[in-house]
Amino acid sequence: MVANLPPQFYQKEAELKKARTPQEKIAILEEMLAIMPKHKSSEKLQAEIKTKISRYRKEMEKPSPTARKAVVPHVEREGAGQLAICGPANSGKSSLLAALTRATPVVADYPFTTTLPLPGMLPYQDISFQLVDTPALSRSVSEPWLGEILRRADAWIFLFDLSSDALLEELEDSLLTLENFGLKQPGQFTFSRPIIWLGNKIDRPAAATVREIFRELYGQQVGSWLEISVQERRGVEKLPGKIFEVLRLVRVYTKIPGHPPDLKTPFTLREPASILDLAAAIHRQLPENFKYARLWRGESETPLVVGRDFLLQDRDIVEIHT
Ligand SMILES: Nc1nc2c(ncn2[C@@H]2O[C@H](COP(=O)(O)OP(=O)(O)OP(=O)(O)O)[C@@H](O)[C@H]2O)c(=O)[nH]1
Ligand SMILES: [Mg+2]
Repeated sequence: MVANLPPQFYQKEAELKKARTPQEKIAILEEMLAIMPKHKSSEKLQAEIKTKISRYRKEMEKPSPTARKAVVPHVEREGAGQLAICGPANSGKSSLLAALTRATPVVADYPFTTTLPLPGMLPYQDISFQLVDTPALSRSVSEPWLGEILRRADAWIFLFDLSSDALLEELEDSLLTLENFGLKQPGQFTFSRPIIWLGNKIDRPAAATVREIFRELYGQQVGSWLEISVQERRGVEKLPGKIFEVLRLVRVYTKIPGHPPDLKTPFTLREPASILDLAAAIHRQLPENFKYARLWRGESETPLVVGRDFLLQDRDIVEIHT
């Protein structure tokens, strides 16, 4: 028992028992240390308090076991192009993914349902696109990795709710988030990826008036947009063709001399694509050994003999000679 401890000391001791966080405990222990008399008989107590302080300091440095690990999600690319479905909360992004692919995202009528990206494959003729559902684009919730997901995508499907009475605020919030990510030029309608604009929920009566407001305020800048209802599957059928157009894809079928062409699995390249780009896509060493190519285009049965810089068109059939 240490002599001459002031009554406040005992008061602090009682407070210490109630304190819950290490920060609170450290603060109280430091006060106790300050108010206690410093003489020989209190040395042991002083040391004990100092040990406790350093123990709580260590505890504060340790990450708490319940703290969420920082997740930086990444989506492995697949197919002929990667498209991120982005836009304001609750606009129907996950519903769109569910409608067009076999993915099974959570869909709910409250905002910010989606917290992680989720991919799904959308078939189109003999190729397929990868759609990636993403969490809502909003300054208050969007994490930096969402910017990275968008940056890695080839194009964006920007989905907004044409029946929402808060559409203008929602659009502004999403567009400013893109600016913050460095994916939109500040104050301009210029983005770092091509965008397919989709106005959803046109099945709802409110869409009639919201559409006019959107047209007036954004029509010119956006240029063209598709109006859809994911719920009623209206307008969504136009999306795959639109994606193909926006990605400026060229499908090329290859042929081995003396064999029929492989018309099942085309190589997909982005315009402008040359014979050399195709050779590189087939095999890393092929461009080095390339001599000439024979190319069939359209209905013609007579092949053209072409060199490395010849530009390819969709559905060309090519036979490379080394
Ligand atoms: N009326 C109508 N409702 C729709 C349509 N598409 C989606 N919804 C509804 O809108 C709500 C939100 O849909 P989600 O697909 O979860 O929207 P989200 O954009 O993924 O939402 P967050 O992940 O929260 O950003 C759900 O209740 C859907 O059923 C549509 O075309 N018409
Ligand atoms: Mg969602």
